Amino acid sequence: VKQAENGELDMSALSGLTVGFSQCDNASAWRIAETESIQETAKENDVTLVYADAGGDIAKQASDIGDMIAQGVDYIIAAPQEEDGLQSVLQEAMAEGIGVILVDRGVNGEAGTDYTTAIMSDFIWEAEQVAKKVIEATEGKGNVVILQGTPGATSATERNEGFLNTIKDTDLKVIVEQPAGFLMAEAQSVMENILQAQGDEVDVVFCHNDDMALGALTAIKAAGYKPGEDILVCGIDGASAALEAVKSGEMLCTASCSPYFGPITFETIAKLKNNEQVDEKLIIEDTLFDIDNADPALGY
Ligand code: GYE
Repeated sequence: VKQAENGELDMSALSGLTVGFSQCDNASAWRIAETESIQETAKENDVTLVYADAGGDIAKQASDIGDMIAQGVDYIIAAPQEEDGLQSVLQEAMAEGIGVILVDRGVNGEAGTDYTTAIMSDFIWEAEQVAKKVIEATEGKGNVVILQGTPGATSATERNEGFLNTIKDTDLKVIVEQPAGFLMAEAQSVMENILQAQGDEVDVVFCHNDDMALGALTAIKAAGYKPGEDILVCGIDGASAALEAVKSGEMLCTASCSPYFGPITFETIAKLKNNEQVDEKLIIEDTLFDIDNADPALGY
């Protein structure tokens, strides 16, 4: 969803507002696409955006949000690094009457009390689709490596859960589960070590995002294995480079996870400003991409 499709919505309520956006980090193409989407939509609607990048540090993110409260912003958009660590500052915002919109990851807490609403993908669904594709491709047999995202990020926890629940009655066996911070370079080096120790045993690598899948792919090729034949690599996000790899058969699949939060987030803020009812959770719909429908033009 690159553009707001709902022409009927009264976005004029946004004009003149000051909105904080606390980004957990801005170190990947996915996060940059998300930041730009929010910045562009703010600009289009005459919103002053107060932006802060926490650089992957939950304590910095809490203090960034505290600064936004002190500056008197009207609303706060937060992309939480981890599910714990922001609760007290978000409650402070709520107590000040500042609406809090969580985007792309959740926090431990309740809508209405700890934050206003949450907008994100269904991470369990995404991982289930990937797992089903893996079961189909392997006939439910083989050894799986999982490269995990940031520990404590709901997108990592729930993707792990969705994948493991789906394979639990098969002969797919998870031989290694290791975090690699959702980052390409880190995943490459983690994968190098795994391949060195037990490369011949690895049949499938499930990565919690495409950046890690692309890092793993580099390590797999460098170690002399053929991705798509010796080892099946899967990711999530729908990065153009990953869609290209799926199309060429180097990756088995990826599930989309849209970074384009600007339109839906500001539509939600406009509704809140107009005192309209807003759901506690807005789920963004995703698609599974395999060799039959992967198209790099659909990525970011
Ligand atoms: O998949 C990943 C990013 O929380 C949905 O975080 C987000 C995830 C996304 O760093 O690439």
